[in-house]
Amino acid sequence: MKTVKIIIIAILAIAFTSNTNAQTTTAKSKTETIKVSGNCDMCKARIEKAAKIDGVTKAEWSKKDKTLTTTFDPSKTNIDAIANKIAAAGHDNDKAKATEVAYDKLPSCCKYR
Ligand SMILES: [Cu+2]
Repeated sequence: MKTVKIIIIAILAIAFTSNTNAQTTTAKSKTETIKVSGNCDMCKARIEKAAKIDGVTKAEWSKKDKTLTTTFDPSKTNIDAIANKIAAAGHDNDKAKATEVAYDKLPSCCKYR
C-alpha cells in the first residue's frame, strides 16, 4: 500500500511540474496598452512602424482613443523600449516624451501639441 501511495504522489508531482512549465511557455507574449499622442492615419502608420521593434508581434494604434496596444515577447523587449522608439519618431506617450527635434520633423497635419 505504501508503494502505491508513493507512486501516486510521484505522478501528482510530475503533473504539477509540467503544468508549471506550460504556464511559463504561455508567458512568452505580453500585451500592454499605452497612451500615444497623434492625429491622423499618417501618425498611425508612423507609430505602428516605430513600435515594431525586435520581439514585437503586434502593434495597433487607435486614432479615436489615442492608445497603442502592443503584443511582444517579454524576454526580448519591454514596454519602455517600445515607448522610447515611438518618442524618437516624434510621438509623446505615457512613458516617454518626444524631443523638440523629433517633434519638429513631423508634417504639419501631425502636430498634436
Ligand atoms: Cu499625423
